[in-house]
Amino acid sequence: MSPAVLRLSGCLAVLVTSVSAAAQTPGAAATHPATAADAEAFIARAESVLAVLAVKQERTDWVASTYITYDTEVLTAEAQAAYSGAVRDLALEARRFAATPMSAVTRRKFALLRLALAAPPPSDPLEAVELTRLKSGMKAEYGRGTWCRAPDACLQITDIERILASSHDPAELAAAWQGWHRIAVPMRDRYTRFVALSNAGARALGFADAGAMWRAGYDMPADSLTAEVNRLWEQLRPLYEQLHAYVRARLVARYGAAVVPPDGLIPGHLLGNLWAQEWSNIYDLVAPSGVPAGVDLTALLRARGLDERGMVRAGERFYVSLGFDSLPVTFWERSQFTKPRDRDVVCHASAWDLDGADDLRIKMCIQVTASDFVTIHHELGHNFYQRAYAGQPFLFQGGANDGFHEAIGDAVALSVTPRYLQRIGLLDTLPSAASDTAALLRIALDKIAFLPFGLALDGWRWGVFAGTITPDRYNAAWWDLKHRYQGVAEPVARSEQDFDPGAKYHVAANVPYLRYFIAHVLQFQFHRAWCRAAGWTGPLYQCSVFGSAAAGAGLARMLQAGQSRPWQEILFAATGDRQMDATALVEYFQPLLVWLERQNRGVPVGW
Ligand code: X8Z
Ligand code: ZN
Repeated sequence: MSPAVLRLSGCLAVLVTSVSAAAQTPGAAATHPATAADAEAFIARAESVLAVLAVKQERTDWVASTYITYDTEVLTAEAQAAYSGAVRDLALEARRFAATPMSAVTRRKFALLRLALAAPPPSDPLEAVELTRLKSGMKAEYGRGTWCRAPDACLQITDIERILASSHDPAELAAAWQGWHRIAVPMRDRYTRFVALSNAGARALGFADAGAMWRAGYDMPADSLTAEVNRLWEQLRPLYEQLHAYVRARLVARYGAAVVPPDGLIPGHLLGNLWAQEWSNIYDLVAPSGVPAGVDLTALLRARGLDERGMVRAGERFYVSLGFDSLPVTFWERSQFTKPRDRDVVCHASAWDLDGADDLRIKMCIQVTASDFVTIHHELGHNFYQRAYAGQPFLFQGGANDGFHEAIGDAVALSVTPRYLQRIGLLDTLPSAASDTAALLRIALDKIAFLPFGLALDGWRWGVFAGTITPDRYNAAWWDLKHRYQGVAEPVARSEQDFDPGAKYHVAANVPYLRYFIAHVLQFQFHRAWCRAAGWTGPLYQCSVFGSAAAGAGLARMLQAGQSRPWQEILFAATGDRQMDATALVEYFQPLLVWLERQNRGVPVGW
């Protein structure tokens, strides 16, 4: 523990004491029952203190993520400790307003304050700093992750991902997979401690554990949330099983039954992605024969000479076509679009709002590929959301729920159709309607394949936080869940010496993951609603809302609301839907489902 950290904790205590003092009505004794005015003053002061600490945290985190060194890691941990310590102290202090009558708006802010952190710090200040050090340490370790395939051939994540995406040699794929997963082994003990400390923080706030706290953030009882998620998965599972069976049969044809068991689990290194979470990279291996190929966007981007910045410009133009203002000049000056050659950075794509005003940025290591073109739209969705709710009070600055935040840019990217590409001059001639199946399959390989991955990842963390998955079973439980939900197997034998979850960014960086499952459902609901607003009556998969002022106006209203109201209300206003609903996704892929069922006749389905 450095003296600087201790000094900082001391400062923070002074700061937070002053929040509480300021929240009391002047002249009133602290023992009097708190009034609505006291509660409002407390929240107003809390919001202004947190807004200042959040900027500091964001700036240090930006530097630590784009310039990984020992010092930036320490500095960001300190800033996070200051912010999260303030949230915790305020949330604990807020309990004295539990019985105070107050407006619904203020009550919502109190609820959000209690839920504001993904890793709530324990009350002990030394443990609180230990928690943030563990967190920034694991994130930095992930960012530095390297696999040396030979003493003079060390690869980082982008290169390793490229091998997974392009090689069809099972031995090379397994070696790259294993090489990357080695980076997580040293995280195992730190993660175990991190879980204990997060749980202590969550319990101090009245939650059973940190996972229960995550699940409490959805404007419904945690049990109802899990029931909702299970309901959605049951709606979607048949579609996934058809896709899984089709892909497995094609991989059996390619690699042989000795490598891919025809009615069993698919080895995880053969799916084009380090985590087997999105499969479009193996499109060429599974492309339907006898059906004309759809648009190969990667080839198109390269043929047209679009560089990384050009791809981001194209993404921005989409949002501008919906009526949004273009991004500030500083976005172009301060974003990281490509991997710097001279230092370690966290390449995992992210979007940033540095100051709650207009210092918006993205951080990516962009490759000129279709997949990164979609990710750019995804990240910009975060930025336009952040900008739209900047006018809300601090505690309402967030997605209606975290799945909304993840869904916006993906929903926009669903409008990147051949007709849209033609309209912006990237594509000369539209492919024939006969290639629709191929195009839908390509999208399904990402969107449908992702669903059980999203559930398995947080299924694992919920179990870990709840203690039903103990450290001696961390890796085995990870693979049990991947078997059960995804039907995907470990490429090589694993043991409790390994820590495969830590090789996934969101585990190392402690980013909750259910949000992406939710987003994969919501994005189709948004797409359907915007297409209707734009007057589209054809099949959903052919709709692009590019240039639709009506779709843009509805979107802008949803974004501006931030998290000021329960997400169910915001969803209803935006889509007319009262709940998360997988029917839009099913409708989008309906022609593909019919086709898959036909292809799978006589082929084993399930595992
Ligand atoms: O992490 C992301 C975004 C940043 S919020 C790039 N995604 C998840 C992942 O990569 O695992 C988007 C899809 C799922
Ligand atoms: Zn995102």
